[in-house]
Amino acid sequence: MQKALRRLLNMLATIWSLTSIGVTNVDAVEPSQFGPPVVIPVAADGVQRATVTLDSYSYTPNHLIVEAGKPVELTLTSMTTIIPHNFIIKDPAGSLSVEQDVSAGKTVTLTFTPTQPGTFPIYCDKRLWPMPSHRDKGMEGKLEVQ
Ligand SMILES: [Cu+2]
Repeated sequence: MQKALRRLLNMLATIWSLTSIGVTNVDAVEPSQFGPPVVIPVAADGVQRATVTLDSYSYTPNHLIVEAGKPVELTLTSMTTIIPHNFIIKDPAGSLSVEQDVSAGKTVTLTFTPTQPGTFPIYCDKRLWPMPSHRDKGMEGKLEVQ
């Protein structure tokens, strides 16, 4: 009787540990959640202006929509007290390459003009070795150029 009970407990422990591992893995590979798309308005002077808040580890908003061929001016505001972040947009095909450091608690302005329509990744590549990069922790977004 006791033997059967022990076997049952062992089985439950095994199932529990397998389930926990499974949940952990799902969390690790789950893609970042992108918020609602934000269409950046074109001001009277033709500049597309928006403010993006940087925190550990997120951009808000993180899904920006702009028009090609018109300058984009982003005000990047860091909410952190210690951790530095950056704001990178890279078109793998080379039409757009932007990188701006944002120190803890600072606000900086970034200006660029996207030329090619497409959807390009936004991310922070800072990392405190051997921890995962901020991008891996969910600090990413996307720029949609229309
Ligand atoms: Cu970062």
